[in-house]
Amino acid sequence: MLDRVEVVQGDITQQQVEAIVNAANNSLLGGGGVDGAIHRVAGPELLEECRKLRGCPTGEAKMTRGYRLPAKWVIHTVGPVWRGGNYKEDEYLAQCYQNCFALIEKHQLKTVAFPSISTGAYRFPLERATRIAVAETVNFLKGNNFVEKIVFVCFNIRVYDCYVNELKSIQ
Ligand code: AR6
Repeated sequence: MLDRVEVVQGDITQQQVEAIVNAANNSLLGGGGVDGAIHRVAGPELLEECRKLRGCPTGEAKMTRGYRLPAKWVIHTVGPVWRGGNYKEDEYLAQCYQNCFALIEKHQLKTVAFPSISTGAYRFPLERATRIAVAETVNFLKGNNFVEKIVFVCFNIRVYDCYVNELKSIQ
């Protein structure tokens, strides 16, 4: 099962996969970080389609086309803002992954790349978020044989090391 999980350091907008996941905000109208990068590469048509979605609640996920991205689809999910850990942040983050996987299953996507949701502007502690990301992914893959590859795209070496260590620890 873990042979279907990959960790790379790089830019999610350049990944050659069917879908990439965006760490968006409730408006779905763009922002900084990975969201800004995705909108810049996808072009203005992405924002136009996002406007029609009328936002997205925290923990949920919505899908659009990828336009000028190498990926055909973008799954937009909204992670929780870290507020100390007593505001269901863990549950909301787990829901993000679960709802992304629900869309992946529904649309029968085979290759999908995820960023480290909530660990940038939203300040979710990296190790705690990585444990949730890996646990939800492993849980999904256990019950799904169709998906060929889940890529965790890490923007820097700190994030990369964290994912590699987490995957090692569960083997
Ligand atoms: N490819 C892969 N990962 C990236 C990229 C990239 N091109 N750029 C940044 N990251 P963040 P959040 C990493 O802040 O914490 C936006 O303004 C980054 O290093 O993008 O969920 C939205 O509109 C970090 O590890 O997302 C929201 O308002 C991870 O992606 C808010 O930020 C997530 O950082 C969402 O905050």
